[in-house]
Amino acid sequence: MTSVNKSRHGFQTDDRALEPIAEKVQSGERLSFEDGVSLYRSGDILAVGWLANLVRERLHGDVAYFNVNRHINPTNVCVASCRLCAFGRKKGDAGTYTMALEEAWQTAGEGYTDAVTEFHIVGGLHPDLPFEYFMDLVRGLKERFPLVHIKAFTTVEVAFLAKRGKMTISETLQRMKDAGVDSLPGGGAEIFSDRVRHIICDHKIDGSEWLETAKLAHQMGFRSNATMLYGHVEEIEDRVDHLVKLRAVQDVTGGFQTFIPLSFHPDNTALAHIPKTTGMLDMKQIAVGRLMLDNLAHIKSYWQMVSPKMAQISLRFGADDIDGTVVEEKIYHDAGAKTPQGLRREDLIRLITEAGRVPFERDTLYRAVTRSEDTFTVSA
Ligand code: V47
Repeated sequence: MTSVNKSRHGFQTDDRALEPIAEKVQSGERLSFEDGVSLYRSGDILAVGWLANLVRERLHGDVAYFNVNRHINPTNVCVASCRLCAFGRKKGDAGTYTMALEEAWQTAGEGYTDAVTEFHIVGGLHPDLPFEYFMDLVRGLKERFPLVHIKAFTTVEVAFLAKRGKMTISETLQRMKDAGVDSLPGGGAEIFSDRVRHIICDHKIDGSEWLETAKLAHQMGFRSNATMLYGHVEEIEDRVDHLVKLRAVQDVTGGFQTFIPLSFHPDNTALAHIPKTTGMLDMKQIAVGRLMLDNLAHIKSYWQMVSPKMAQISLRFGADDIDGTVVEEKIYHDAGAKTPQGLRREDLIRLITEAGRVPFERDTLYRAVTRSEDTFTVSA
């Protein structure tokens, strides 16, 4: 498929506020806070998407990334009572679970036929599990699956484990690294605004602690992802503030690999009265993320969140990655997600191909994965 050459003359809009922004995007100039607000306020989703697609194609041409991964959620017991969450439960409540280590290692090898290249491990903030449980979990996975990249523990979990283990954040990160953690997932960022955090997740570390922990992880050689939860009680300004803060950390460390907007799923949460996000907002979120985060290489449209169908469309609205096979998703399914729990490798390839993009199987660090029989190699 050949790329269309998009010149400034191809840009059309009936929204005057987008014209100066289009000039900046075409000349590669950084967008301001006010530009971010104007992009969110615009009703011309096709124009916003056109601009985001321009940047996306400049960076990645027609390539769209996916991976073969497996999620593991070792426990849903959580000391926090975040109003945004339907997954975490208090110790002793009905429906709690905590995997024994053997069970977690066994789960890691189950449910998927192709060799997975990544374990994505996140879970509740368990009041009693010792720090060593998590390190043993990682060590045991590395022993059994030495080729698989371990992307484990959000900065919120890192901060909690540090407290539990009576260690500094950097000691905790070092112990994680020694045990075999290769990178960090992007969860727990939610929205950095204190006002909003007080409403949706006031038991978590605050926004600046999240950013400082990510910064430290990058300085210690970890790559990590960055998320943003939208579609609840935040204002447009809170979203732009979140993006600008991520961009500022990235200017310093360059350690974020991917930005992943997460649409709020209200079912079974304490915010169940909030309506679900719409397709317009989901696509705009991807597009504005692509346009504001000029120093981040990848924008992931997580198919579990926006649905496989919308993930396909998003590949024309700024996204270059749709995430992976996942196999078993619990966090959004507890909150009412209607998507499948996992997809097969062939399904992801089909979604990407039908969107007119070229599928590229990546590992967690965006290196090419080549498959043979029941194993894989990663190019340097
Ligand atoms: O931090 C929790 C979100 C996140 C709900 O790094 C909810 O590659 C919507 O961060 N509605 C965890 N969202 C998942 C996550 C993630 C997912 C995929 C890939 C990567 C990556 C990271 O899920 C939490 C929170 O922001 N979440 N509850 C809910 N009801």
